[in-house]
Amino acid sequence: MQFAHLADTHMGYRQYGLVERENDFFEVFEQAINEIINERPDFVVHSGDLFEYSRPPTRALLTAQKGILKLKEENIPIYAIAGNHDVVMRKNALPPQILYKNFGLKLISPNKPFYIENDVFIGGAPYASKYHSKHLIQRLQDIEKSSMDYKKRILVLHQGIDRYIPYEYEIKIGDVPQSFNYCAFGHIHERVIDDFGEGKLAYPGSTEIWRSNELEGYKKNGKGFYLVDISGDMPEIEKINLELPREFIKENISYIKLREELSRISQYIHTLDRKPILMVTVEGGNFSRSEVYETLNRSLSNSCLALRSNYKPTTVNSEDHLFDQSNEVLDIKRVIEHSLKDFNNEKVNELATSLLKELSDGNYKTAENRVQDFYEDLYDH
Ligand SMILES: [Mn+2]
Repeated sequence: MQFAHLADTHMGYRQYGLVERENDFFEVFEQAINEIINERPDFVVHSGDLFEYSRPPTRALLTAQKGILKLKEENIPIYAIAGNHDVVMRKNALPPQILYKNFGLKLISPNKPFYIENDVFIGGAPYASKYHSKHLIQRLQDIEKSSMDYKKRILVLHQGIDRYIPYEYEIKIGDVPQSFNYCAFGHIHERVIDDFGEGKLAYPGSTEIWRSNELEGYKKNGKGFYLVDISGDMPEIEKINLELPREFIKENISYIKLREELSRISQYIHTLDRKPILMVTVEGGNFSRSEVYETLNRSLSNSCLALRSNYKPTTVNSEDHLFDQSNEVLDIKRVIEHSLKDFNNEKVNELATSLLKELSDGNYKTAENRVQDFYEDLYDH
């Protein structure tokens, strides 16, 4: 008895406001479906955040529909819950997953908290905020009670647990019932496999790099889903890695070697099939950010899908540097950077300068996306 466990596919997310990034998320979902079909599991569990939004763009709905229909044609049932991204915070509202009921998707919800598939109990609940966690914990006890007569039991949840994210959790590890064979979690975008109670607790992680801070985890553990065999006493979990459509490159380069480093990066980029996302931090030495910014953009922006830059000069520029040396006029960008320097926040700095650029070029949509990205980075998970 084998099933595929995936989560956090976040379809409809347009990272950095780029259509290409939105397509990458679709592509990797399609790849996941094809891989699942290759592996021929008995069923699939999706632990939430199928979509980025509770009202997903049509293309996201369509990509999900195609994938779910493919599974149906192969007679592979899929069980799903709503995550914090696709849950609707409104009484009586339904998550978008419900649209695929006739395509074979079985939604685990407060109205239908569990299913029995080939004698396997599959139960769970949609995402609950910390504020509603008491209610969720009560619900978990009820689900555990209903599951007792079955030999193989899976719990499906989309929550943060204090053991893995000590600052942003909704429930504590002690709140999770311990008698399930496999706890199929979603929400944390890093991969987790842990011994828990009488079985295993696992997060398959997100299927694409949703935030740049997922890059290190991706390099270490890959991205993809799990293939879980629950035939034996202890579930056996196989990690299936997907091939991400595009590279994320994160580089710290020293100002002293700027030109060599840029040409090295640029040569590397030319070996890639697709334009990468490039994040560069220039550090060391006494330099003007705006000049380095110009140099970076001139040499790399055409070969990258997105270029994000950070600057850490050794010495902080004095007021003199607010003036463009060559024609002695006030450099607005430097003024912004200077006035924000007490914030000591590169992100605010970056936002302000990019807004200045986009708005003066009349790119209002891009400017709006920058602001949206900024606040999502701040508050979202
Ligand atoms: Mn998520």
